[in-house]
Amino acid sequence: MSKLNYQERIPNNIDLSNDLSLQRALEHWQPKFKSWWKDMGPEGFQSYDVYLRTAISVDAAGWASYGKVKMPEYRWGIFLADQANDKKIHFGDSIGKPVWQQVPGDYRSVLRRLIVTQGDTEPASVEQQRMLGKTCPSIYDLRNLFQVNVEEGRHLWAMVYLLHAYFGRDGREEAESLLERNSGDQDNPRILGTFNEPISDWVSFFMFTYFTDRDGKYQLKSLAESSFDPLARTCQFMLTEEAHHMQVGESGITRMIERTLELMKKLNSDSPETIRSAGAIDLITIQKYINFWFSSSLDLFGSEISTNAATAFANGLKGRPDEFRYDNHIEKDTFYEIENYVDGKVFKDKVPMRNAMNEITRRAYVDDCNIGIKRWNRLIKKYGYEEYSLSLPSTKFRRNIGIWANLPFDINGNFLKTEYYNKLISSWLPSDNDKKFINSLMIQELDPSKTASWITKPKRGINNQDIEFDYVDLN
Ligand code: BYC
Ligand code: FE
Ligand code: FE
Repeated sequence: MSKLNYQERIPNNIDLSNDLSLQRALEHWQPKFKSWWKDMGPEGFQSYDVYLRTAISVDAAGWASYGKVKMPEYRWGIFLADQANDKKIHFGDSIGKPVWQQVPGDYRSVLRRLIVTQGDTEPASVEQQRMLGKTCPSIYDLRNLFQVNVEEGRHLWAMVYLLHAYFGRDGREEAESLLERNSGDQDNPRILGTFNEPISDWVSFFMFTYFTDRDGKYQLKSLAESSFDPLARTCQFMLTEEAHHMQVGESGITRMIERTLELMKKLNSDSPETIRSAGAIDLITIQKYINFWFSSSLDLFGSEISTNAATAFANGLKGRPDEFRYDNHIEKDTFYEIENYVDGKVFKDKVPMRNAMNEITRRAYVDDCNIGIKRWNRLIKKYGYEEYSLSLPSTKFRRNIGIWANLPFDINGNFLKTEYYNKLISSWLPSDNDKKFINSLMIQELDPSKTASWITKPKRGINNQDIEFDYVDLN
């Protein structure tokens, strides 16, 4: 196992102290990162001790340590999964050749674009979530928010490391730009759509960590297959942290639904007004938030038919998530069936497999999203509400990228007349009124023994601590 140097300013397992120019470049970037964190990171609580986990090695058994730390003093480090001996390219046209330890000249700009796009999402999410501390439903949730935030900060470090170490001057410039674009900024926004959407309430936060961090999981899995070995190893380790982010989303949504069901049972009513006046969120509104964040996140996979994706696969830059599951790793003259839309008609189409890589990844993602939906529906059933269920909207609904972009498909995938669609859209997505109601529930709860009205207490604490542990020291 590679040893961690914790004495250095930047914790790492890349032997940074023996690469002075890289060390200098990173130490030059570090104060800019800290100043970005101060300005654009979590609002409030920066001087408080927070119970956080910090990556200290890449050892599966004990990669993290837990302890109280002030966020600005968090030790953002650089960790890559261990290097394998004799690793070979395992998909695309160069299959069987050794993986690259340096960036091949031909692929330099494409690899840089992939790394910059990945890197851009990490600080974007911190910016999107920066006000949520003011409305946390509990101290436990507050701590989870900050855990996610510091780790997204570390993911930014991971990409900045690759830019500094392998892309010279333009890499350093890109690393600066990652701190200059801002989520939702009119003039200099983040690169991908979803990362410019405001996350101004905790329902959106849980939906984002369930749906959008899961895009992260699938994109990282694809990049973990890359023939550019430092990128593959970096992404492999990032996936370890990603699991917790999605867990925060899944358990948050579960607790929210549980609270709703408890009240439906107690008050013997399924009327949204009754549930709302009791301080919880009716299932219809929860479904609308699912519709919003799922449809937004689907765009993050790119077009269903994509030459970018085909070239990235052919050149071994980006594979399919879990490439080992497939028999054919070249996919040169193979085809994939997708639905297409041309001249007002939806039809089954066969496209070259390589061009369908985005859609293949998206389908794996949709299946994964459905696991939580099934779990929530079992919970609803357990409470005896057979007639209710949650579901994912059609992948054609509310798309902005790809075949279905800007077309009036409803949540069931039916093509509607535009005026009819426009009339119905507010019944599928959170309306201004819904948002107003959700915001009215967002009241900060800082008593460790209490939880906001709209969500149940967590089932267990963090790292075997009590549920009511002081996850954030308020004194
Ligand atoms: N918004 O052939 P196309 C995470 C652009 S999340 C705006 O359709 P391609 C995280 C595209 O860039 C994971 N623009 O798609 C989660 C291209 O532009 P150019 C992030 C979009 O290139 C939560 C054009 O449309 N990681 O980690 O095959 C919290 C045509 O492209 C969008 C990555 O994304 C969009 N939604 O695939 C924290 C991995 N979609 O080049 C973190 C790296 C597409 O013509 N990125 N476009 O100007 C990639 O692999 C690819 O860039 C994409 C797009 C999958 C995003
Ligand atoms: Fe991340
Ligand atoms: Fe994440």
